[in-house]
Amino acid sequence: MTLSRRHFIITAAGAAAASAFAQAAFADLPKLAKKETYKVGFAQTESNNPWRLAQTASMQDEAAKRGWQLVYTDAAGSAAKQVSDVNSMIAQGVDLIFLAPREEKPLIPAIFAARDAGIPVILLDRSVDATLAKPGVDYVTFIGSDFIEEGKRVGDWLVANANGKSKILELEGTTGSSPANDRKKGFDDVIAANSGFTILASQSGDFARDKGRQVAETLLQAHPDADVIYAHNDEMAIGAISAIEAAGKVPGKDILILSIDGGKEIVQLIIDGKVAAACECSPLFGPKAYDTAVAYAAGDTIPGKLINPDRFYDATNAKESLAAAY
Ligand code: GYE
Repeated sequence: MTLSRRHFIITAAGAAAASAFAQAAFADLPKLAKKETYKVGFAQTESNNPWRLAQTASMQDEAAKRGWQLVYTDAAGSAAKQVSDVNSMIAQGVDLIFLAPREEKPLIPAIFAARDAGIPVILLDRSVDATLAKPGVDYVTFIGSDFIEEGKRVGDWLVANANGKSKILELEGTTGSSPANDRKKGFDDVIAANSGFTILASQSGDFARDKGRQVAETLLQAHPDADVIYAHNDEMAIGAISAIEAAGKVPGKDILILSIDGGKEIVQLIIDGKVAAACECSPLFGPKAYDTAVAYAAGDTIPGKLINPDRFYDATNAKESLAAAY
C-alpha cells in the first residue's frame, strides 16, 4: 500500500514535471522586443555562386534601407565554421539571427544555442531536419522555396516534353542539405511513377560549377547513352554544358539539360537553346526576412513555413522573362 502510494506520487510528480518542461520549452522560443532598429546576424553558408551573392546583397541592401545593423558571416562551405559563426553572433548579442543552414543536421546545436541564449532564429532558404528542431519551438520559421515542388515541376516538365529523351543523369546539390534532399525526392518520385524514364546515375556536384562539370564528365563517360541531365542548381547545369561539349555532344540536342534556380544566365541559355527548362528559386530574401522579424516583434502568429513562389522557364517564355530574372 505504502509502496504503491509512493509509486503513484513519484509518477504524478514526474508527469507534472514533464508537462511543465514541455510548456516551458514551448514558451521558451525567445521573443523579439519592439524597437526602431535592430542589430541582426546573417550567417551565410558560402559565397561561391551568383545565387549566394544575390541573396547576400538582398539582405545587406534591405538592412541598409531600414537602418538596421547587420552582422554578416560567410561559412565558406563549412558547416563547422557556420556553427562557430552563429556562436560569435550570440556572443556579440545580436537581437535575431537569420541562418542559411548549410546542411540539415550539423546546424541544430547552433539553433539550440541561440534559443537558449534568448535570441530568436529565422531559417532562410535552407531548412533543418524536422525531427530534431521545430518551427515555433526551436526557431521562429523557415522562409524559402518548396524544394520538393521544384523537383516535381522539373520532372513533370520532362515527362510532358521529353521528345524521346529519357535516360537521366542527376547532379545532386550539397550532400545533407535540404534543397538537395528535397529536389531529389520531388524529381525522382515523378520519374519512378513514369515507366520509360530511368535515372542512370545520381551523384553530388556540391551545388558548384566546377564540381558539377567534373561529375558530369565522369558520369557521361560511364553512361554514353544518357540523354538528359537534371542539375539541382544552375551552377552545376552550366558545368554540365562544358562536360557535354568536351564529350563532343551538343547540349540541348543530344542531351537535354534541366535546372533549378533560374538565374539570368540560365534564362539566357534557354533562349540560346542549350538549356531546356529551369524552375526558379528566388534568392531575394531581404524584404520578406526583415518584414517577418518585425511581424514577430509585433506579436503576430508566424506560420512555421513561409514559402516563396517560384516561376518556371522554358523556350515558350524565356525571352519575355529575361529582364525579370534575377
Ligand atoms: O539552389 C543553390 C545554392 O539553398 C536554395 O543553394 C539554396 C541553394 C541554391 O547554393 O544555388
